[in-house]
Amino acid sequence: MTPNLAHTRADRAERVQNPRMLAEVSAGLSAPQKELPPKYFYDQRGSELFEEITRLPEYYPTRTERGLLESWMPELMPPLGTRTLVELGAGSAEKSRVILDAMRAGGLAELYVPIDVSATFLSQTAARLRCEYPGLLVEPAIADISEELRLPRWLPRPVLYAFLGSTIGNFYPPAAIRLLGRVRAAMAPGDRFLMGVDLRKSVARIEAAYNDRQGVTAEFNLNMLRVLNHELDADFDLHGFEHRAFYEPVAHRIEMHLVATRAQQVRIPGMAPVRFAKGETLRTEISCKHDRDSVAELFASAGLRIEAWRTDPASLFALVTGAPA
Ligand code: AVJ
Repeated sequence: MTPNLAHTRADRAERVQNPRMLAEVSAGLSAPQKELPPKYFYDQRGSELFEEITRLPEYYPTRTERGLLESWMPELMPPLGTRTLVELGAGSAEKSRVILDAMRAGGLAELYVPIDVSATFLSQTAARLRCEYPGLLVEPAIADISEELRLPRWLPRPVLYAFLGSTIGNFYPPAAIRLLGRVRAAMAPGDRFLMGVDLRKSVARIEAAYNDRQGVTAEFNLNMLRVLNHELDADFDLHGFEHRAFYEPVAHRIEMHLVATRAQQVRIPGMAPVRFAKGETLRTEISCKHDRDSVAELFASAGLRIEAWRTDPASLFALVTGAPA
């Protein structure tokens, strides 16, 4: 059991009644292609496993994006005059520091609003940043960005909304447009949007990033079952499932699945038992890969226009800024 979730039996009874999660899980597990949203990876252990993934030799996105931020932010931030950084899916805020440093270099950094679903991880991140950046106001917001932004009322402007790590790739296009639309709705004319996107490239290179030799991604994927067991008192047997990640070329996306290694039944209090046939899969994540045109299309559908586009020399990853269209 993850250390920050020391729960009594009474808590467990309370948690079983988590109607929103139960409803979402029930709908996902009764679909023809069983599917659950990737947010259920991220309890404390899941957030830590993802941090481990970012350090893997095969997983190029994080370090490539970081290199881009380090080379571009000192140039991009001063003319923007940003006073507030709002970050969607902030996680450990490792990369956000590069942006905050560039804001502080201009003497303008006033407020940082990290938004994330993992409450414990977020409060740890906020505490660390308050120590590292004395004088910077840090106001974490616990929210599921696939549904809402939950911003503080007071936001010194101009604001930069950042969405890093290519987490936009986790969203099917309609949901991606809705999310970008929420950001657009929060933007004032002088505000800007910064997004990291993983670019289309050789399938072998992409698939290797989701099938690392050490098996950390497999552990991360299986951790979703641990979260369901813990949060909903389900009885998934992690030994009855295995990790699979492959590239789907038509939709230009990685798909992560958990494959049932035998026929089995899973019990989740409050819903009918779930049957898995041998070989049946549960889709746990999509990670869409983009190019400039596909990003321009998403932005246009959300009322944004591309203002600047920057890639690394090998065109593995891109940073793009968006302005109100
Ligand atoms: C954090 C969503 C960007 O899709 O590449 C890493 C998560 N999944 N390895 C991604 C992830 C498997 C990651 N994002």
